[in-house]
Parts: sequence; structure tokens; C-alpha cells
Amino acid sequence: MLDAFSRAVVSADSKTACIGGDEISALKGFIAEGNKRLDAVNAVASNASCIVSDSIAGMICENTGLIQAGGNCYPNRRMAACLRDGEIVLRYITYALLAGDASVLEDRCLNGLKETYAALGVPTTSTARAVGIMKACAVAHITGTNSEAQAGAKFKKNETAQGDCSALAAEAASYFDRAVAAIS
Ligand SMILES: CCC1=C(C)/C(=C/C2=NC(=C\c3[nH]c(/C=C4\NC(=O)[C@H](C)[C@H]4CC)c(C)c3CCC(=O)O)/C(CCC(=O)O)=C2C)NC1=O
Repeated sequence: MLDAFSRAVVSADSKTACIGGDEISALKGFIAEGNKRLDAVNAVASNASCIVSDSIAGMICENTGLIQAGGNCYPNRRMAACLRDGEIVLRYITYALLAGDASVLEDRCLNGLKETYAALGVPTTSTARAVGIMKACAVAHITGTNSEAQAGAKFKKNETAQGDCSALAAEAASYFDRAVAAIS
């Protein structure tokens, strides 16, 4: 498992090089934007259960066969496993966002997940849809663009300073894309 700093070391070492100016300036940026990053992680982590339940519910609304006999969210044991998997994936994405590196997500969560799902008959297009909704929710929370229109009665505004979080939102989005790619 790597973070932005250990990643710079591993990549310099693979070239038998000292840490260069480019790596230093990238890490300077990482530090300068550190509080924004922590706010972004908190925006997702503190809304995790809402993000997960909304995404799994949305996935089921679009495909109600999942909760009928023969569907992979039926009976409740499988529904619980599905919600738990959503929580696991989102949790590892928050770790990756904190570290500024995808390796914790890849190594500890996504590695072998496609094979596990194939063995259990978990439909990966549905899982990918749930991950896609989680991505939209998480990005909205990071950029502070979540609205009452989307969230209804559960609307909660994050109490963070307003600034440009587009880079962090894009980075977070890339981790959701990795999760989809890993199971597709
Ligand atoms: C640390 C990382 C980690 C991951 C990622 C993980 C995933 C994981 N999900 C599983 C099951 C499962 N996963 C699902 C998920 C779904 N079914 C659907 O229809 C939806 C599309 C989807 C939810 C979005 C279901 C229903 C099961 C149970 C399948 C079964 O037992 O038939 C299993 C089999 C064991 C179990 O049931 O607990 C594993 C290992 N476990 C881990 O330790």
C-alpha cells in the first residue's frame, strides 16, 4: 500500500534516481492542498451510509428483478451482503483519496473481486451502476453541489469553506472508475 510520498520514492528508486524537482513540486502541491483533501475525505466519509443506501436503492429501483426470487439481492441475506459491499468499496475509496494513491483500493478491495462475483453470480453491471451512483453522490458532496432537489428530506449541506475542489473531485471520480473497471 502506497501514498503520494511512498509512490514518489518507489518511482524514483525504480529509476535509481534521487527525488527530482518535478516530484518535489507535485508533493508541495499535495501538502498545500492537504486541508482541502481532508475536507473532501470527510465530505464522503461522513455521508457514507447515505451515499451507499441511496446508490443501492437507486440500482434496485432501476432493476426491481434484483429483489425478486432469483435476483441477487434476494433474500435479505443477499441484500445485506450487497449493502455491505457498497460500504466496503466506498470505504476503500475514501482511504485512496486520503492517501492520494489507488494502491490501497486495488490491493485490499478490488483485487480478485471480479472472480469472487463471477463465482457467486453477483451481477457486475448492477454493481457498476451502484458504484456509478456512489460516484455522482461523492462528487456532489466534495464539490458542495449536492442539492435539496437531489437529496430530498435527507439533504445535508457540508459545513466547509468554499473553494475549487475540482481536482479532488476528479481524483475521487477516478477511484470509482477503477472500481468499475476492476469488476467489468
Ligand atoms: C475487503 C474487501 C472485500 C470485498 C470487496 C468483499 C466482497 C464480497 N462480496 C460477497 C458477497 C456478495 N456480494 C453481493 C453484492 C451484490 N449483489 C447484487 O445483486 C448487487 C449488484 C451487489 C451489491 C451492489 C451479494 C448479494 C453477495 C452474497 C452472494 C451470495 O452469497 O449468494 C463476498 C462473498 C462472501 C460473503 O458473502 O460475505 C465477498 C468476499 N469482501 C471483502 O472482504
